[in-house]
Amino acid sequence: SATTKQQRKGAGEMKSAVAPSAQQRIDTNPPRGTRDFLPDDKRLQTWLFNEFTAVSKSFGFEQIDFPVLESEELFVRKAGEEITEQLYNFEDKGGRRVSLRPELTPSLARLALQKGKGLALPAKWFAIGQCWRYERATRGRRREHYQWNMDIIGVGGVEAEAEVLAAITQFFAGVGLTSADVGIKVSSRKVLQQVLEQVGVPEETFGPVCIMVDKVDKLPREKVVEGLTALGLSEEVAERILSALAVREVGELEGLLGADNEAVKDLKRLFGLAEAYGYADYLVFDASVVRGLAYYTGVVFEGFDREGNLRAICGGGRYDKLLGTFGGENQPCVGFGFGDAVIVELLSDKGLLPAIPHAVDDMVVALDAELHDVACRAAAKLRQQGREVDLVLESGKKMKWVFKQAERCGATRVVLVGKDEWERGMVRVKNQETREEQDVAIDDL
Ligand code: 4JM
Repeated sequence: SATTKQQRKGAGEMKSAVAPSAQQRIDTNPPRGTRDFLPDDKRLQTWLFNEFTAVSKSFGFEQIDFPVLESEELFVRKAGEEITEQLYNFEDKGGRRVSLRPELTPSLARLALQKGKGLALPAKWFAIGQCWRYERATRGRRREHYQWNMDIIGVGGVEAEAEVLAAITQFFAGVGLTSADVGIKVSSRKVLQQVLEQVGVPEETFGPVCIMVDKVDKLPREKVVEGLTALGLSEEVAERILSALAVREVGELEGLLGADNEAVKDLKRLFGLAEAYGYADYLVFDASVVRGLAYYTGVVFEGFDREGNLRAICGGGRYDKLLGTFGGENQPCVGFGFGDAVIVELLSDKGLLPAIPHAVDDMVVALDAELHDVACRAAAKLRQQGREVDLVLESGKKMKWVFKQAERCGATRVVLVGKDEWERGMVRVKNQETREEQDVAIDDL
């Protein structure tokens, strides 16, 4: 990139010096599957990230960050997940296997493991970061997105799930999405686990079974049964699993598994807590939710739009065994990932995207070139007071241009530095809202 910039600069300089060589214009598109954020887009992204941050802080979570590039081993799992099949991985110049992260959770777990006994539990952490995927067959699909994660490390009870679900629903409400617009489907992988345990399926098959079951909405039912039998399950067990996933009432689940079942107890308690928080309207029990990540061990959930037009808005759950897979001591963990794309689509569809114009407090302009020093002094004084100031850097502009420019930068006030006023140590301040003008001594700005 540095070379490219130099080349471009070099080409420009040559115009006035030597005969211009016919330099091919570079491709100004961002790399395939990636996005640029010009000011209008970046303001929207900043607004969204500020909403994520405000909610996280409102729940007392601390922000963490870690590199977008990680050792590949952090993401290698053998359960047939889409996320690990689409790793943006490569060998670096030192021969190390590395990968751009496809998700934030493994890095977060790495940090928890790194702190070890020095980590005060429970830890409540949030992060916002870019995640990457690489598909061999790319049909114009995006390769990067940003994700917001909130995680609680060290709480084994569903009080943790209830708290992160409270954060998601507070976010929804904050951006104007009611429980009539969106919901969160909730289930527990312990439902599946119980069925598998009863028929003697080994523990290590649990993850791969969940990944296969997650495809039930995307693949024909026979294909899923086929996939399950390939994992060593009988066709009868496969069918039993799939019928258990059709359950839509916790009461019905209770009838099926008994009131003493862990999943039933967890879900009843969780729905009770949701009532206490006041967000129960957003929740729906749906046994078909298992999520496509291998590491979930208990409650799982996913946000969805009630019109059913879009992919999942967010997803998460309990992952109590992830730290152990990295060779550490297990810790009970709960968290979610919330992408930047589906939510913006939904807000746009619902007319809920905020209009965020570019705006400054003041625009300062010298009406004569000799007065630019004074304009600098005025701008510096206003900036010291914490005001956002656009200082016009070119001189000799006509008044028509000046007021056009004031509109472009969204200035609330325009500070005009003109000869007549400056002779008296004054500048003219125009209020763009009321159109009122007032001469003010520069020291009184
Ligand atoms: C994208 C990046 C990473 C994952 C999924 C999608 N895991 S870009 C839309």
